[in-house]
Amino acid sequence: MDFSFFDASACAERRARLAARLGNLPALIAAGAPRPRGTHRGHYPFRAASHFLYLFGLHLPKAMGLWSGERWQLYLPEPAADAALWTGPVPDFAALSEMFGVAVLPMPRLAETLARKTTSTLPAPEFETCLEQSNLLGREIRPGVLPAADEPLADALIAMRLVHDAAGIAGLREAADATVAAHLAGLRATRPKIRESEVRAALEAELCRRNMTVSYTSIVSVRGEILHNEDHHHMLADGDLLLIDAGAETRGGWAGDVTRTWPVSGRFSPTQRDLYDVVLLAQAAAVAAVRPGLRYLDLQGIASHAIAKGLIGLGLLGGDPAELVADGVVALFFPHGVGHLIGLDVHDLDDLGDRAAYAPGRTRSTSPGFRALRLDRDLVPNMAVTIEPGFYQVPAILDDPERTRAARDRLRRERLAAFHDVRGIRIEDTILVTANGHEDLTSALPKQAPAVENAMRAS
Ligand SMILES: [Mn+2]
Repeated sequence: MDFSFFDASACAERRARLAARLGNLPALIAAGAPRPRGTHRGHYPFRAASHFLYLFGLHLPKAMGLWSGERWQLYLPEPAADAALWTGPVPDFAALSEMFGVAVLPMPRLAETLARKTTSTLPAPEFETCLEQSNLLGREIRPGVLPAADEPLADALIAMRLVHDAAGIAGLREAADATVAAHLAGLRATRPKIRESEVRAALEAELCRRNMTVSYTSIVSVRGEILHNEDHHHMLADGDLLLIDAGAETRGGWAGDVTRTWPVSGRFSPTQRDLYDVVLLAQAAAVAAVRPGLRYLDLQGIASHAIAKGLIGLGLLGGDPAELVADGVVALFFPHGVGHLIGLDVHDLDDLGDRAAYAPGRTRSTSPGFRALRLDRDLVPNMAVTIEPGFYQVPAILDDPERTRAARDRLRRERLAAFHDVRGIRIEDTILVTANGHEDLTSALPKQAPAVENAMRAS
């Protein structure tokens, strides 16, 4: 078993901070269990649930961390008799206890401990499988459901994980560096008449080399207008733009998340370059605005306004930029949120939804340009976010009279037809909020159009 990335002191410090927040409220933190694949005997590679990983640092299948109200304990299944044969030797409980600095106990003992108190918890994949005994908590634990009794635990973890500690920032940097290297490998592999899957292979090979994996399924697509396109079978053609949205996950579970869009031929066409520069200006304007105290929602406005101005400049839209944003006309081309939290999950704390990502009292806007926004908190130092505006020609949107009604004559379709060689463009970086502003953790990856073309020429 690989313990090389285990950071005992960072985990101990986080557990102490969580304990201080919980006081005498008991809490059970589940690692989750491997998910079945194909038959019940096959499993996907195990990755511990992020709250557990945050507090215990290792991918220990079926582990349960318990804050008893007085002390931390770790409950583990007894290793199967032939475990060493199939999966290698595992340290015994005494050795693990030494590593973690907490008592390590066999899972059956958890039942006695839990019987004494009501215990708060949060969902994890295959939660019931971990307990080896059904309904141990006397209630069903389901993803997306947060009973009132579990709210204090959720809120304590949200407060802690929103602001990254030094070990977390180191993890995000490691993920960001690997993500940049992977994108460069993908860029160098790009040429006409190969499949998307070949670029994906080159990109992910760089992560395998570092003993890392992906933090989500890589998007490597000439159909960039399909926002979460997970197909990789298309052939790359000379005039295509290739949209790559891919990120590393470190051994410790920290996520990278970057998007670039580059021309298969190595040269943007004039129309591609025009729209690329519109998205780039919008992204740069939003990144430049990141600093403590800024409301994240305002970045949606900044990016949308820049896109409105850019599209007016190209003759694709007419009218006033602020009205084009407010009326949802910009959202016809930029129909998603400008970014999200990033940490141990690529959409960090997504298991707790808007409770984590929206400040108390804030709810989703109903406005078309803002309702898809995943995050609306005021930024504070050591928060990490992505900034990822885009431009897409989505037939399902642009051909829908209902959705395009608000645009009226401000949408210049005859002019838009000249830009048919652009399906989707997105540009995304991972940004750390600092004491005075921000740091772009993924700035090493070229994004100015000439720099992208130069990098492709050099390969
Ligand atoms: Mn993202």
